[in-house]
Amino acid sequence: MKQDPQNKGVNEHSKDKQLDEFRLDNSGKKLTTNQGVKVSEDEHSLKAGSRGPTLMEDFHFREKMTHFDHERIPERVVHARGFGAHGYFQVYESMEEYTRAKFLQDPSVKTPVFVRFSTVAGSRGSADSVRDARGFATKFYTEEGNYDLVGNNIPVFFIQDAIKFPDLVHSFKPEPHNEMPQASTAHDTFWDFAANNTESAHMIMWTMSDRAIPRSFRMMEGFGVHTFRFVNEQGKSRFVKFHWKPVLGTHSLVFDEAQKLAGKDPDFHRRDLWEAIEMGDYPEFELGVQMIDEEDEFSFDFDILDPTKLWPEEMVPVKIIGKMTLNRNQDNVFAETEQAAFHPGHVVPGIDFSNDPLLQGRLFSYTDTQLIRLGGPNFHELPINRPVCPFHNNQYDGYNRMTINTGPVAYHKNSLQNNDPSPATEEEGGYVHFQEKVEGRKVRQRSDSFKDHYSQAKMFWNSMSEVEKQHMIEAFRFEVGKVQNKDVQQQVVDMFSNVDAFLAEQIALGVGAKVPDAANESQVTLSSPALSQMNTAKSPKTRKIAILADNGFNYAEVNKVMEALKAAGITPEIVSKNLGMIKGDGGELEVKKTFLTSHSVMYDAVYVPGGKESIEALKKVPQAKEFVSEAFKHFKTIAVGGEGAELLPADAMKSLGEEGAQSKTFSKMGIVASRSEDDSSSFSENLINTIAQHRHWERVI
Ligand code: HDE
Repeated sequence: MKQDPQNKGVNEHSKDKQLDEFRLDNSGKKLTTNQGVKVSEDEHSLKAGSRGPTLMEDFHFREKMTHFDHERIPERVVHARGFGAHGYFQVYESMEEYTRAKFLQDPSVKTPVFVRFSTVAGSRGSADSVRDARGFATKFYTEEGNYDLVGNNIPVFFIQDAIKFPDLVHSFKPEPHNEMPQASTAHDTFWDFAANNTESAHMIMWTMSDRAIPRSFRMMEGFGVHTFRFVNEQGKSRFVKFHWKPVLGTHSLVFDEAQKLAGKDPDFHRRDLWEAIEMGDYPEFELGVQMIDEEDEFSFDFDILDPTKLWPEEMVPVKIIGKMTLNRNQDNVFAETEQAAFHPGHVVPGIDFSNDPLLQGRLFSYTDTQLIRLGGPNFHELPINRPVCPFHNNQYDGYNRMTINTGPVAYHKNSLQNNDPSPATEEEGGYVHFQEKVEGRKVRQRSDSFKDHYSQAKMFWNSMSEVEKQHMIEAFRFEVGKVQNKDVQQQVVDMFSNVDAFLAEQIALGVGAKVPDAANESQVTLSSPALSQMNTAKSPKTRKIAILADNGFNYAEVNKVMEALKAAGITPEIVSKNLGMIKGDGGELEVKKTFLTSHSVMYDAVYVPGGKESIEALKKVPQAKEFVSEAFKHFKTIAVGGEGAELLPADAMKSLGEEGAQSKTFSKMGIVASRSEDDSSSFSENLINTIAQHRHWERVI
């Protein structure tokens, strides 16, 4: 690969270094106006007498108030609620054979990235844990310019043509007459849209699945959704789909938990991301690509340009090509997360577009939306959006221009400046669009190859485990059950009878609709094991466990277990009635949260250690019992040591049966118990392995 000497040297720290030029630290400084004049007093406006009117000449008051009055910018029309983090990306081996993109050539180069995760439907202040797709937008600050991979955690989309996007969004946003409901598709207009635009069937299967309630941004996949192109140095093009695979595996909340979290901690996902990075548990995602040769464009029973279709991984394998590590929290959410401007059209040489009609429309929409949101055409100059390589062109002026372009020439071609800035040849790194041959009549039409709306929806259903299917049925019943219009409910049931008769029947029974004719269901038998979260990677790392204890707890036991948990990368937190220290026999521990400031839904697991006095105290606190029974209900790991078993809910005892009641030590259905002193190391080991399982669906609830 030829290197452009001007841009050489982008590394992991390039963006951070650039941002540093803009950082402003107020500590130890005197208060000034924006003009730099020191302010002598900041408590009182300037008045004619202490009880008199405020004076117009009070420039400090005027400036302070005016700035405040203008502090808000429009939130994103979709993906309004989001949260970002910095990091870097590193390719595992050169991708030269497939693409000339420089950031995908050299495994020793760490390309800085900024990622913004988001929900789609809710306002900027809505809750993190709602049922929704998640945005997963990555800006790679490469030596050849910014490359944005603006994806979602779901590999397909609701619609096939961009012209329908405003309709789709109007249907899922709060209804215009009463602005309800917030951050939810559980209302008439969305399901009316769905039933009348059946191309949405496949993505709806995903949004009704557990994928739409992720446990963490760190534990969800990302997908570029559209088909793009890789183009190599020789000009050979391949169709490509992008995947992010979380190293920790893909895991979800349960719906009841997600709903409770929306109230108990609306910031659940951003807090989780922030804290993980602060603790040095850097989220990691591997980048994968699926590639299809030009010659094979028509070899599949779906159209590879149709964004409502995925390429089953078993059919087109995902080649893992590199890893992204998020290792730095942002300094200022407005300056970074809010002002970040992503665009699927921000590509670098070696990455190109396909004719996916949804992608084509997005290529228009993203700049357009920044113009209103960020107030003009110079948003590329905002620190978070600046490329780390130089940029030169004749686009001058406009609101908030920051660069000072010198000299009289702002046009091409010119002789006064030797034609500078001059276009680069392909060899010099100039972006040359792939020369796809295109011909056709101007028509408002969709290809017949986009007409199959149900086969992959059925494949998704076939790929789910029984538990996942049950969750989907409940999600459908919840969402469609909130629809007021009976006719719309029936239309939805009828629509999904084209996917699967049992699913449609279950929705119908739940919402009191007519069970449709089973004859319509899709006959597809294909399944894709990669779609089930049952087959994901499992790890105890970065999980959180609450330890419920009070004075008199078994210190030796807790200490030993805590050490083992920490060594396995699990974060234990003591939860008790009051903050402060609690005393055990042999030592004391600090209480991190109380039953008021925390709740079972904020943890992956709960552990109740032994200690007679401690257990007697906990038994008197209703929230302590609720803590354990919620953990049981949400299929989470529960550990009990010694007398701790007395806090196990009746349901748990019932499902444990005889063994639970009798044996001293066991690990069953996600419940790990130890009633003897001498087995504490196997207890810890069992506990760690059980936490790694994420949830215990074998439990009967
Ligand atoms: Fe977006 N989308 N979108 N979208 N989208 C926006 O751009 C749009 C689509 C996605 O964290 C907006 O800057 C159209 C698919 C993400 O800042 C807007 C269509 C996918 C984000 C817009 C789509 C996405 C956005 C709103 C159909 C997955 C948040 C604010 C043609 C591949 C980026 C903004 C961030 C944001 C338009 C469909 C992902 C209005 C017209 C498919 C992750 O421009």
